[in-house]
Amino acid sequence: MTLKKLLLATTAFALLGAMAAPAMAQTAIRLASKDLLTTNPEDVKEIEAIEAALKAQGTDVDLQIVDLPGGSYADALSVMLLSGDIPDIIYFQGGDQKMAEQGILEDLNPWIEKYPNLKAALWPHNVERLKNYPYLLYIYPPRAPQPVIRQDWLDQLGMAPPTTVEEYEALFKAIHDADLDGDGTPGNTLGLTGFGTTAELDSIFNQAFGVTATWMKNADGAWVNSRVTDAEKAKIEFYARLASEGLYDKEYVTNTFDVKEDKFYTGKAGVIFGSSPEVIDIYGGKMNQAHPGEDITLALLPLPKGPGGQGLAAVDVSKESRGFAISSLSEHKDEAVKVLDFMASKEGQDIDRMGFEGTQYTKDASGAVTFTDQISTWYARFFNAANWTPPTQQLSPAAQQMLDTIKTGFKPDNAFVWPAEYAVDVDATEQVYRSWVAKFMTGEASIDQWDQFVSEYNAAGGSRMAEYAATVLQ
Ligand SMILES: [Ca+2]
Repeated sequence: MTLKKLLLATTAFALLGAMAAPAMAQTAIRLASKDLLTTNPEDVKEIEAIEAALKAQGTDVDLQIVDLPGGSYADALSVMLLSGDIPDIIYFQGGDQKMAEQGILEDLNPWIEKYPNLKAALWPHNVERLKNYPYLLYIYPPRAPQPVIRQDWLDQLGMAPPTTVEEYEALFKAIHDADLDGDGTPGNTLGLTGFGTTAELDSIFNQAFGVTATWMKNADGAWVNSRVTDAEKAKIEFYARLASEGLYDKEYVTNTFDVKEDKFYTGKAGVIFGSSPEVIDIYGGKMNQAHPGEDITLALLPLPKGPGGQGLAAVDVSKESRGFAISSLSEHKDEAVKVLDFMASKEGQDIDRMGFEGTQYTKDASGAVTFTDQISTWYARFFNAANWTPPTQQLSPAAQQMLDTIKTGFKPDNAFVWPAEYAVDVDATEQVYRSWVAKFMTGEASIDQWDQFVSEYNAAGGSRMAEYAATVLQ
């Protein structure tokens, strides 16, 4: 018996009991989400505001937060769901696929057609992901790291923002050769730092070098992973040259995100990537905290043109990796979707994005909104709708520019969800790639050894993966 059948049988039994109870106008909707707890007063306040607004619109719901034990949210959620306790609205951060396979997650596409606010709030990559996997809704802009620099440093160098790969290299070199941090020693500031992997750099350099998607056709017309293409090789050669000249941080592998940030604030690196517009503004705030009395603004650097083109890296649209689902077993699907639709509407977004009048913002007689300091710790519990604009600009010019680039620069990738039997190959090839990139960057391996990397990659599962990819891609 599948989990769904078992649960349906239980539900039918429960329904018989419920029939004896008097009919109530208020519908209970249970909601499990990582960011919602009954013990957090702000969460409760938001839920109550949502209930009141929905009631005013004629939908009387009792929105009940399901608290999950601490530790891993995904694990706690999985334990609860497998015990047969399935809330009406469920936020997943992993583990959704096996629930979808059990048939307990609702296909959201017909609902989105029915509910105009949800449909209008979607980002282009949400639309593509829903076509491939219709069970999760995560209305946020895609992650697309972009680089920033202190505007005063750019001014001191007398340089315009770089528009090509060569100009980027020249900027990194100028930062390195100058003494912008003013410690009296030229040559001890990196052009660029990062952390963990080179993935942040790929966000703006993939397209520049012609790494257009995860899967690309080789000269013979066969599908190959872009990791083993000449375009990738040219990109890695560029990264490795930056590292060898002291322009890119060779310690990126061991840097944590806070080490990366610290090097930027203390002047040990001139450029870092921010993963989202909000993060760019956090960097700006922390930079000013580190330099009291100065008024430092950050400038966003443009997407460089290169031998292969220009643009943001292609976005994986195979599925959402996290997001809200509706239980297909819910007896109140319509009300549950209505809650999500409200959160995607202007009124819902005003609550979710701005918090409360008198706390996170004030309004004057004309209705003009001024944010208070409290807004800095407020965060959206549900969505970041593509069609919502704040009454007062919350983002700095650099952050707004980054968001505009994300909106206009979206390109869908052709990556797909791997069947479980390829999990070992996917992990092994990624490890081979990351360890070779690290060797190229530190100089432990020369780019002349590229073919050796390719052989190792293919042997670790790359060949098998490419054979499967050829059956999926057209
Ligand atoms: Ca210096």
